Amino acid sequence: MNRDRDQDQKSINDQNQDRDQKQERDREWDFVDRGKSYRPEWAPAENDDAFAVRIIPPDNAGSSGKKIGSSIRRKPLDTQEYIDGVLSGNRTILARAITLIESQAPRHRSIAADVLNALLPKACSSLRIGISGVPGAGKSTFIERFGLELIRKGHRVAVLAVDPSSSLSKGSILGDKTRMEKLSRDENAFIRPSPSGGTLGGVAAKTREAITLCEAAHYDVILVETVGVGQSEITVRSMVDFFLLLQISGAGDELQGIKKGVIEIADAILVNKADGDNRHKAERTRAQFETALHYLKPATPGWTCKALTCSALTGDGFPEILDMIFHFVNLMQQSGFLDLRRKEQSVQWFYTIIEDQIKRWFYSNPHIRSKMDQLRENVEKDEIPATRAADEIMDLFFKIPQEEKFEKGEKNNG
Ligand SMILES: Nc1nc2c(ncn2[C@@H]2O[C@H](COP(=O)(O)OP(=O)(O)OP(=O)(O)O)[C@@H](O)[C@H]2O)c(=O)[nH]1
Ligand SMILES: [Mg+2]
Repeated sequence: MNRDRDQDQKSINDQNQDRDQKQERDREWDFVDRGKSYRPEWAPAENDDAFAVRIIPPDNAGSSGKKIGSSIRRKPLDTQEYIDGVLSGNRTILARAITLIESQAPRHRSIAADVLNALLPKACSSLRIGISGVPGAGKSTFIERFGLELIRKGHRVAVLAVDPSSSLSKGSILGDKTRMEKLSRDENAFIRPSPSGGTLGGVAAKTREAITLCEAAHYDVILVETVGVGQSEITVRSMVDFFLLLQISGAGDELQGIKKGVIEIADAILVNKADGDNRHKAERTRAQFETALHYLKPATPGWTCKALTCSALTGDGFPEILDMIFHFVNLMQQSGFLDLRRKEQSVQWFYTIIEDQIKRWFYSNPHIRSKMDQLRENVEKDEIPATRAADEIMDLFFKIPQEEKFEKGEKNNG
């Protein structure tokens, strides 16, 4: 039964994903002159002759290709165009600005930093909500309804995803964009698929920056979705005001198998799918959570984690959820804790950025890279202990002359 459902879901996901990817491709080709090949935007700048890849736009991708001057590339935007576009709430430019900050190419970093620095003071004050739950808990269905409810109340809603595993599962949120069909069509909503690839740390740092861009585009509620796998929840907790954990009732002991750590960081636990025959079971699960919560330290001082039931399918429980969140915001604004949490999060962000940059500089240095390959082999073959190999690498790093420590284009580029 579950397998059938999973397979159906998988095939719907695949179809949605294909459709989404085609739309995405069509948008990409809107900026090029069809029939002519061009050098991709992501080609390494410092590798001009060695990099042989050229892209030939497909003939069947529609006929809306635009020739921009004599250029046959996707029209690049300058810093001011990014800034103006985001501030005016242009969703296409917002999406491109997020792609820019996610870019690993050194030459994109300086413009990304300029765009971010200009937009940071313009970011509107928003409510940031983390939403987590195991696959199939109903996150997409929940976000679709929840987002539309918020828009009905006059908010503008952005949905971002932190899911480092999505590069393996081919990014289910791409399919989600069509699954959250009403929400993605609403002009007051913006849905961003998860960044692909990279470590969780890197992905999370970019998500934090993407939040700022969305706030500059006047989205005043930011929903950050994560799949319930542990580490990503902790990371998302460090960038949101309120953290929602979606649960479903299962057979046997409901609390078994749910990581205590994830419950400990939640401000509310929602037992979803409380509809039809499942209603009583969901209520029992909710009561069990409520009991368990008495024994846990609250994630937010001055707030007791709530356990509620809801149905993302019928909308039951949604008015209570919205009331609860706005009550939380009022309380935390009065106590000053919301402000305090934001300040702590900014400091944490500061450290994360430094750590990311140190790592990037370190591992991209050609001296380090070649020595690393050799030492890794030595360690693998038990020729030298790992501690000595690490010491050798650090010694080498300190001996590299300052001007050779950074790759071309890396230094001063933020
Ligand atoms: N009966 C019932 N079904 C629901 C409810 N919410 C979601 N579902 C169903 O549960 C299935 C999974 O829902 P999704 O919203 O895709 O779940 P998800 O958490 O986003 O799943 P992943 O993206 O795979 O992590 C779908 O078939 C939904 O229709 C609900 O409140 N009641
Ligand atoms: Mg989903």
